[in-house]
Amino acid sequence: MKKHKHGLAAGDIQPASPDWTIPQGWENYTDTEHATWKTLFERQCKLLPGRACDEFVAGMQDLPMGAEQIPDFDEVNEVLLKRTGWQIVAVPGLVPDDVFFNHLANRRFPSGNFIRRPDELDYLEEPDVFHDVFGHVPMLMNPAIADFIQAYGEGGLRAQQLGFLPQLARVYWYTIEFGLLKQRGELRLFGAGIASSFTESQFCLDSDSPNRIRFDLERVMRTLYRIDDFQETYFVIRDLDELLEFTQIDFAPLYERAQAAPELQPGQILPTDEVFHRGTGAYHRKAQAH
Ligand code: HBI
Ligand code: FE
Repeated sequence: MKKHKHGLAAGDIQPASPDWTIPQGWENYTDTEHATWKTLFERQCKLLPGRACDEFVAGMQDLPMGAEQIPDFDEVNEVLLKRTGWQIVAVPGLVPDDVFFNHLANRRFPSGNFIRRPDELDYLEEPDVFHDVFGHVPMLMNPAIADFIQAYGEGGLRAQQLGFLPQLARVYWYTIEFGLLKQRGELRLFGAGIASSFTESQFCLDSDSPNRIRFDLERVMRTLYRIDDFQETYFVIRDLDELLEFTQIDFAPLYERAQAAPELQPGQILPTDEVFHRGTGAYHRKAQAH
């Protein structure tokens, strides 16, 4: 059965504990699994200079994470806890939304403990240890991201009760997973979904195909996204402190307006958008033709 990012299929793994955490089981990783990590790590480390934002690179440098082995969560947590009060906890895969939000609200980042298969390096059905640890943890070393993701966890529980979860999830998607920002006049990536992807870390910045548009909260809350392919549009924040400003805003009136307005297609551009790059759309046109 096909699972996707926003739901659990029947027959999925049952939780070993109410918060769905499990031991990482570091000693159980095989040589093949460590080798998969190494392949992914070395590929990404070649691509990220000049593409990832300064904060991602700095976070990575300060972490006990290298090419040779899948990181030991205890060792990572020693550094991460001291820096921003965050820690990672191991989970078997996607966890229910309320469980996910509750962890984030308490500065625990749920990370898959498994790694993708060597013959599926660019295919991810669920977030694995490479996406979660390589993609998310360097940014969790940054105080602005640290506070923003905690606020997302707190806001998630509230949005769920109010019926605005899709609107909030779009904000997470277009920032924490696929966000770009400007640094010294150039676009850089900070989203974990792109930082951890060999193909999309290039596509999001180098390709003429996708749109690159100035981030606007209410606009993003209306924008559908793709879970099955590269994004058609990337949104660009001013800098990471802009995310910190969002933690000070009451989202409720924004949700109301966003929900009342028409939904926007992933590739759609509005006359009011500040467009950094108007995409040709060539990639998705071609993908659709097949
Ligand atoms: N569970 N482990 C894990 N990782 C996620 O990124 C995740 C999740 N459960 C729900 C979820 N993400 C999203 O659907 C929410 O942000 C809405
Ligand atoms: Fe993620």
